[in-house]
Amino acid sequence: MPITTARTLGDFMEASWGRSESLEGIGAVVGAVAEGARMVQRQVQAAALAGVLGATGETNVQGEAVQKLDAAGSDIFVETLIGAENVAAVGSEELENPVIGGSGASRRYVVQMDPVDGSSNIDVAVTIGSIFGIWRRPPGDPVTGAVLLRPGRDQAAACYVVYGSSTMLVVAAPGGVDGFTLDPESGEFLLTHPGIRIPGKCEYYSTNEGNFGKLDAPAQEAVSRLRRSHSLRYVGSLVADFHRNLLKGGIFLYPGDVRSPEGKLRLMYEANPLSYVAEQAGGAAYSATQRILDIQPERLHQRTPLILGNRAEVEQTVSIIRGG
Ligand code: AHM
Ligand code: MG
Repeated sequence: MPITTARTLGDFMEASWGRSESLEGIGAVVGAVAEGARMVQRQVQAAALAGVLGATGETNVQGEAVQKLDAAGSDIFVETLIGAENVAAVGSEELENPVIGGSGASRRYVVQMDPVDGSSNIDVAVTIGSIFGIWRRPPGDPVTGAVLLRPGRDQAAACYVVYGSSTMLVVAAPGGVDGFTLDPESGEFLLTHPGIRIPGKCEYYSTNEGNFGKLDAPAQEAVSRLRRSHSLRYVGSLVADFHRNLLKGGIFLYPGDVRSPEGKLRLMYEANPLSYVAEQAGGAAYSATQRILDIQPERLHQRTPLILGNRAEVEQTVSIIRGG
């Protein structure tokens, strides 16, 4: 039976957060994410027809080739978030420096985002996504880049969008984790996955097996153990791998290796938001040495090893990687 009467994202936020002083303004930020996601989703669907495949010819601050959709997605979300009028600053994977929205008292939040995650999958019609961490701006603090360098545990909320065979927005806030499916007819995000909890049984492991030879011995041991007991699923879009593992039970790992001890993934707009979602859903997330949400950031674009998903499996894997 199709769900046509489900609650809209707007109704859900009003009912869940509208009366809470601390959560109330987050609805406008998540609403701006949803508005941008509808626009990005249209470009993802139209793909070659919208002229958004291929690279721009530029490289971003991390030295990676910028895809046309990376650039378009970043512009779209900057516009909707800054336009929400309660966002003071937005950090983006695609921008060396944050965009400052203003320092007025109403601009109570800062956002870190990976506007289009899974860039290598854009041109081949494979699932990609968008990731957002939302922090409250300390009242009165000047709005400079430093206002974005806060540990993940201080996030007020986090969310991600997955553009797959359907488009979903998953939102984590202190009340829990809820998933909304984009209704192509009405353009509304409708509540289809209330109260998401990561399953206790861990079915899958997700890692880039091609990196195995570059891992140190403890990390190789951790991956070898998972190979023996779990099925491998690896899309190569973090948000897609995470989403599957969240709903089905699984562990994602992108450890540091001998050439890149910090790994590949970025702390502020990939690891922190998804780690917040994972913890709110009963999961866990660590670098090799500590809980992701406790890392004190030093740079906007810093990287971190990431082991993320089912709590028991993450803890066992981290203990092997630490050599214990
Ligand atoms: P991106 O944000 O530029 O797309 O890069 C991050 C992506 C993640 O989505 C994914 O988990 C990882 O890079 C895949 O890396 P690899 O191709 O090395 O397996
Ligand atoms: Mg990414």
